[in-house]
Amino acid sequence: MFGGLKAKLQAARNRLGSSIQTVITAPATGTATRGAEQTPAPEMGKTAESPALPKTPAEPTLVDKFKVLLIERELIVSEKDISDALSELELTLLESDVALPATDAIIAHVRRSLVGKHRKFGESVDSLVVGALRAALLDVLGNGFDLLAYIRTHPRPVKILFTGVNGTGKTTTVAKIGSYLKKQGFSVVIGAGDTYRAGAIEQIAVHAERLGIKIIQHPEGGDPSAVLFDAVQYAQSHKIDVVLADTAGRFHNKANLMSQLEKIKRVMKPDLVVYVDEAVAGNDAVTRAFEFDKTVGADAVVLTKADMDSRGGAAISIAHTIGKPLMFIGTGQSYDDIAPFEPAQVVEELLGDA
Ligand SMILES: Nc1nc2c(ncn2[C@@H]2O[C@H](COP(=O)(O)OP(=O)(O)O)[C@@H](O)[C@H]2O)c(=O)[nH]1
Ligand SMILES: [Mg+2]
Repeated sequence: MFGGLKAKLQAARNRLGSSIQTVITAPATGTATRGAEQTPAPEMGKTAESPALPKTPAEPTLVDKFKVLLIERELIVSEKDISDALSELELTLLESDVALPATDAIIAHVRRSLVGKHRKFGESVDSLVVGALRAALLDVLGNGFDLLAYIRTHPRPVKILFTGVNGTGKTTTVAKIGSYLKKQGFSVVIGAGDTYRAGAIEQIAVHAERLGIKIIQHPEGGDPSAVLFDAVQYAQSHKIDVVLADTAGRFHNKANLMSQLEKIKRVMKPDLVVYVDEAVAGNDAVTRAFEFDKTVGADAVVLTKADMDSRGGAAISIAHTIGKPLMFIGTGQSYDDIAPFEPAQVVEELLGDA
């Protein structure tokens, strides 16, 4: 899913690398910005003006050169040295739909990591840059959410309520997570809480039947709180591990539907409220998640349709922007097309050479 962003990050990484290489290969003039050991490091943002340095360094700057060019003396990178490259990185992230707060956080982190003295002699410039990008990305991606560990450590049944707008993949996600949990050895019951949309009960009932998962359903038009209450009762009396509660799609600004969700919460007392949206919606998904969290709360997020999203911005920024972890990524229409969100793996995918 990160194909587009990966290519762009590669370009930004090369750009940052060659900016730093310029510092290394420039003649030591004794100014604060050139790696002279005896000069003090410049204060952040207050770089002494360098005398007119040639725009292009004397040495040829082949793209790969800084990948092997080792830091052989104390290197002092000033804010000014990398400001153009950071602006390009900023633009790259925004173009990839990374939300502004997450973009700001990444840029600030990379700047903090790179500006100042570097004493790691023998390190390549590229690994300095990659290290800065990796730390910045890991910081905004957060820790993810280990649902299996959560279920193992909480009283049964663990009740999970799925919310979000129409057509984003809630029902499919309930089915996928049901299948995932069943494979992990947990017993599951599904509550058909979308009693509103025509065909919704049948849709989830077909999934449940295919997966061999018990479903609790009421006739169309019924009160979703009552169905989900029954699903919880069933789980309690049959010692089922997990209740997965589907709900009708709704927008956060529809007061009557949001108060219905409040009622569902009061009645079924979910342990986790999971907000589902589609990765392809980019910044809209982040904004909606933020609004849902404000109105009914959200403990974690699932982003679906990552297989149709090459920008990756929502996945990068949603956890940081709303302050709630990204739990799963949906990657297709089959039951197995779901994966726990693993920040370290995502960063390797984004910055790896493969
Ligand atoms: N490509 C792709 N399609 C998905 C994914 N998740 C759901 N869908 C499709 O999105 C459409 C709407 O899904 P549905 O679960 O009914 O959405 P709901 O209205 O939020 O319950 C269906 O056609 C699903 O097959 C996914 O991860 N990738
Ligand atoms: Mg649905």
